[in-house]
Amino acid sequence: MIIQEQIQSFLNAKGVDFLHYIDISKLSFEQTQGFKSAVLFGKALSPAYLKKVTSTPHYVAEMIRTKTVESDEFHNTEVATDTWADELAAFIKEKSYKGYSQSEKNIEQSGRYNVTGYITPLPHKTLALLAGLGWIGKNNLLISPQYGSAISMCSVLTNAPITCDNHRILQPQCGHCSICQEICEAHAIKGQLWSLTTHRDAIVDVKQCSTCFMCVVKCPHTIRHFNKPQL
Ligand code: B12
Repeated sequence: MIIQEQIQSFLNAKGVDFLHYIDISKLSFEQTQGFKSAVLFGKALSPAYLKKVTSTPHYVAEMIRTKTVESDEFHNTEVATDTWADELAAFIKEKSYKGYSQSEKNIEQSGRYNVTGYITPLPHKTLALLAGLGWIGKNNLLISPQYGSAISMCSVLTNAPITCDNHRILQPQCGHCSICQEICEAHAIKGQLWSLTTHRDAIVDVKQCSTCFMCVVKCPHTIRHFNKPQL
């Protein structure tokens, strides 16, 4: 079985909801560290969880106050997707290729996370845009037609021979909607449309963000995801 098929079955066995192979050879060395390809994958959050967050006032603050983060679905899904990235990178190395996990832990340990600027050189969103997974909303989050912003994603950079499938970058489809700006309790979201030349800080003031998760669950595209009939 060729390495790409092995990566595919490795991640499918973990239960990922989406998986993309991206050619990153045209990005800067600062971003790619010389790797030619990236594997981007992720998991969607459940409608039941999103309904619970939506119907619980100050859900994240309540979770922190009641010390129940360990049972929070987004927290556990983020831990899971990061762990799968670390395991996939180890798996790829076992096959005598190079693999670099972009889990939060590995990014921090390898000095590729600027804590003051809240920036990593190759965000998962950049890879998601190149994969055509969705567009960047006024909430500065990746919005996928299928799941809205209710996803946790991670990525692995590699020199393994994989066939990539880049897409044209989707332009924002927020139009006049600015619900995320209206509901942002920290007034961090500025209602600015994303473009390739728009700096993140013109869209969201990350220093103000209280990570309350409301800009995920109140987005109409996320609401459509958790209100669609469950098969
Ligand atoms: C640092 C960080 C934060 C910081 C700063 C957020 C930020 N927007 O930068 C803080 C702590 C504030 C934060 C908050 C949250 N975060 Co956060 N965060 C990250 C982290 C670790 C790094 C992001 C980064 O490097 N940002 C730097 C800026 C410059 O990049 P970016 O905004 O991510 O993406 C931009 C570039 O891609 C850019 N771009 C620029 N030039 C180019 C060129 C090309 C060619 C392309 C394609 C793109 C591109 O366009 C994008 C939008 O501006 C990522 C995980 C990761 N490694 O990517 C998770 C991540 C972005 N966070 C996530 C989430 C869910 C949240 C929260 C909702 C959590 C909560 N409890 O509320 C909030 C929402 C805040 C918001 N509305 O932005 C998810 C987003 C999922 C999605 N649907 O997009 C991620 C991907 C983690 C995950 N496990 O999935 N986060």
